[in-house]
Amino acid sequence: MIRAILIHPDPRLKKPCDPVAEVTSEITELARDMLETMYDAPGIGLAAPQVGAMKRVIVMDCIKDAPPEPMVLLNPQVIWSSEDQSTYDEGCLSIPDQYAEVKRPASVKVRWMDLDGATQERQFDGLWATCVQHEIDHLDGKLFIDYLGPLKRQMITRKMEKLKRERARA
Ligand code: K2U
Ligand code: ZN
Repeated sequence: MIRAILIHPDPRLKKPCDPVAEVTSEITELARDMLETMYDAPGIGLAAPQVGAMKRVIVMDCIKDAPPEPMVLLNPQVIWSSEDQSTYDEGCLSIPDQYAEVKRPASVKVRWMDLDGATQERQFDGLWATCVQHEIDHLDGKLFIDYLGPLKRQMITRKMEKLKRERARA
């Protein structure tokens, strides 16, 4: 089912998430709901804390030109980052309609556990490197606005507080 996406500021978006000990039916259901929620948004990535689940689970769909390739990464960790950096105008489903340039390593190697409990390792480049780093940051309670200066971050936070007040009234 589609779950509600939390909007910044929200304490759950700042808390570090708990590792997944084993692949239970609850984890499998969470991953399915996260993929459905991501496609509905639409987005190309989503982290569990964004739907209020404080678990180290992220989903991504590295849509290239091929058919959709939904990925579920449990306990993802970056095990290598390139020296080269790339800059991307990032957004976030928890900070709607706000974009800012963020510089990150251009390529990363990530190790994770998949829904079969198997360990996977893969190098991500381009937009997918940006996306997987953006999602893993979410698991550590870090948002892309944390890379901005204090004034810009505060301006965006104020806009989100206004948006939440308006949504509460609607
Ligand atoms: O985690 C999220 O909030 C979903 C993010 C993931 C993302 C952020 C920045 C750069 C790449 C991915 C996005 O809102 S998904 C929406 C999107 C779609 C296409 C390209 C960039 C972002
Ligand atoms: Zn995000």
